[in-house]
Amino acid sequence: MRVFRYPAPPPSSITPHRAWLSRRDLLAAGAAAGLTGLVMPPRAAGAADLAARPGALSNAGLKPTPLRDVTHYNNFYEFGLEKTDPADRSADFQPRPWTIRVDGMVAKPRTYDIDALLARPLEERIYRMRCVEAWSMVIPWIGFALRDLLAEVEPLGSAKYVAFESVVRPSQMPGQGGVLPVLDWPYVEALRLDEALHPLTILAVGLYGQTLPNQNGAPVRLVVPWKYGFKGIKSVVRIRLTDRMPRTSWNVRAPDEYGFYANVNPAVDHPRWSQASERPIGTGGFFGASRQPTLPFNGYGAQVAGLYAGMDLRRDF
Ligand SMILES: Nc1nc2c(c(=O)[nH]1)N[C@H]1C(S)=C(S)[C@@H](COP(=O)(O)O)O[C@H]1N2
Ligand SMILES: [Mo]
Repeated sequence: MRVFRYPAPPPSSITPHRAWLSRRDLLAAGAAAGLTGLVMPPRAAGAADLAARPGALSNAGLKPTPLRDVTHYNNFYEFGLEKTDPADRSADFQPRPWTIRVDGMVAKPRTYDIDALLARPLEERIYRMRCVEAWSMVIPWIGFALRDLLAEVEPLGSAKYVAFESVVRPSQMPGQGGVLPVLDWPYVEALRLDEALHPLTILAVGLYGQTLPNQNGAPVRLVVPWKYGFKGIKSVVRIRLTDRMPRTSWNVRAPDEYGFYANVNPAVDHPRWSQASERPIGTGGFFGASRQPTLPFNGYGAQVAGLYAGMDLRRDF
């Protein structure tokens, strides 16, 4: 058995939970001070500015990947398989009008309109993103905790999992009409209920202070920062609570390569490549980035390792 030596994870930089600001306070403060503390990039086409309070649960001190890379190096197979396809082929995608249906094993099933979601108190979360392909980014998301939305629909005691579904719209998503589809549509993902209720799990409606660009999963997508990027399902239209482990797209496609849990784990290699290190995107200059070590749970172990106490993470990868 191979033994990996982990670099020590950075000391937790989680700041104490800040007092919640009212949206009005926030807008006033934002007008005076700059809303996100980041230098605001030029708006992407079609994007609107979003107000968000700084996220108390973000890893402070992470340097965000440049907006250009976040929006031009994407995986979104509904638009094609190349990293540039989502940026190049999503201009006709219409993220409005849009609703998300939340149902299944809940006491109060609801349909949310995207405008109502955007009107909630929003928070900026600067998270690492680690793709299973061994590249990584740091993305300043804007969104809200999934658990706040789930609390409103009142999960039943019998609910054990949360299943997510992306939109199916071949007329606006050229990858869905392909003759040799890699995945079945809709793209589906799922979490265990306790993972979905973890405060780090968010629904993102924006990044870099703007509404979500089409290529990043407009108008709303899941972000689970301690898991491989494919768990972060884009353009979500349905969330369903259930008592049975749901099917998930990549797991169905290749169960030996993509587990249900998909926790970032440098000690469990992909059958075709090492997961011990990763290539940070957008940091490299002309000769490309040097690799950096991959952290257990993508650096969020102090917050989430307890969810997996007693589990064999080599078997349940
Ligand atoms: N619907 C859908 N969601 C998806 C994907 C996809 O192809 N379709 N790709 C996943 C993968 S593999 C990754 S790494 C992330 C990439 O998110 P980003 O392009 O916003 O960085 O989205 C995930 N969500
Ligand atoms: Mo990925």
